[in-house]
Amino acid sequence: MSIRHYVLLATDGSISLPKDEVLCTTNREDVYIFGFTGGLLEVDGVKIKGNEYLDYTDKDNWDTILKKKGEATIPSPIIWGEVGDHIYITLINIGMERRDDLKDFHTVHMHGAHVATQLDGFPESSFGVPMWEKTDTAPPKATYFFHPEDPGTLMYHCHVEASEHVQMGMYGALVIYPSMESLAKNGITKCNKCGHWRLNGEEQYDIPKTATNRNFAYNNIHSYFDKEYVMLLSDIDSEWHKSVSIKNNPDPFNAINFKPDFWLINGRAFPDTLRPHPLSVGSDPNLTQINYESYVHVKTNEKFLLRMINMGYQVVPWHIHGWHFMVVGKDSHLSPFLVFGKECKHLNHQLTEMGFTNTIGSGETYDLIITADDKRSLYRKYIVKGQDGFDSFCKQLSEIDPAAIFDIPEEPVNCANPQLIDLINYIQICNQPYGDPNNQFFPQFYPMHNHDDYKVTNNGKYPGGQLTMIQIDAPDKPM
Ligand SMILES: [Cu+2]
Repeated sequence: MSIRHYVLLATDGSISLPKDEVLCTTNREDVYIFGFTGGLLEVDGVKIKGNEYLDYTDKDNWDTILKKKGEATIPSPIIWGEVGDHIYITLINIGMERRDDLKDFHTVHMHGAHVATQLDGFPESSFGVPMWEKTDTAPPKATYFFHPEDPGTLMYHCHVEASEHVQMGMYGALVIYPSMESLAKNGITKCNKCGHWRLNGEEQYDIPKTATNRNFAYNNIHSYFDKEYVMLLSDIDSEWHKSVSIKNNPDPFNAINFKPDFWLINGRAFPDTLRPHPLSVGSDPNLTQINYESYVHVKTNEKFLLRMINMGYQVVPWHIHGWHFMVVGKDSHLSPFLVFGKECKHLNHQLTEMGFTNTIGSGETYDLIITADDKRSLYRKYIVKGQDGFDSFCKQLSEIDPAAIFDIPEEPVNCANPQLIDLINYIQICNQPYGDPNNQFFPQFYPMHNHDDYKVTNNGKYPGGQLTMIQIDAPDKPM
């Protein structure tokens, strides 16, 4: 059990969204937002390197805290902990930079967390945190407390005038991992001496020794994953944002006219979703445990978890190419199929909830696990050598106009340093040294996207919006 103390600073800011489909485009729109900045201050009394300035009890930090005015981001910092932790979130309302006339209250509503009314962040039944105006005295603040009883994927957002403050961007991911204790209560233990994971005393050789309790989505052996990704979905009506940015606007936006024109994953639209996430910073394991990266990069045979969160106002049919996902949980509850399959060593996929499109309403979360199955036994022969009288696919590709074959970014794209942009196309993959079954086939790439395909656009240009890529490299072991 740990005591984790987060400090969130409510303020405004802007995000820069691509207005076309071009990788690293400079054709962009600045959208005015509200949001939270800040993050994790300390764990068990030990301050996080780089975040010491968040210690509001030290007067010397007040200047730095106030300088964060105008630096809100979408999404807000990830808040995470384990079952049984004491999670404290201190909210300080540092006010708006552009809309300095606005003195709105803000709150933190931990969406999906069963907390007491007083801590629920719904201002109409509790309170709001007023703006820090007398900055020569300590800021008004409130510290929310959450004692997570169950693992899962949740979210948090401001609940003051929620129609506007949520649309403006005041939201982030909230993730709870199982603890070693909660796993043990469900028969899952790790042998101290040998390092093997066990279910009811029986060794589970599929789960690597390096795994920790933070490689499980739930207190269930089938919720093991190698890598995890938060996919926080939201939508932006830039006219609404423009309207809020204007002081004393004589014609304020009416929420019923909502008509989004940008669709985001973790605060970004494709092709920005292929770039390293700007909020992934710091070297402290408490900061790097989980992040907002949206370019999925795994090896064949690995399992990856998608923590789907919908903070937008529209329903999202989230479609994944390549494989079918298993729903391991919804709204921080283990899938009932896995409850029944708890003691089974191997899950029968006929008896779990599988799919290729997951419909996610606003305020819902889903935990999806995908196994990057090896497709070589089915497809490699045709692609590399040809079969059934058909030429190899590589040969066919070599005969068509190379310009018709797209270049795909390998690894997240660093636009700040164009020399580092590594693009690959399938001709190159085909040309890799012959004879090695690990080559001439990898990497594989699959998209995943909102299947309301007009939302895979920026400013009407395709592809953009809610789209990102999954890159799958060769497995560690040859075929
Ligand atoms: Cu607010």
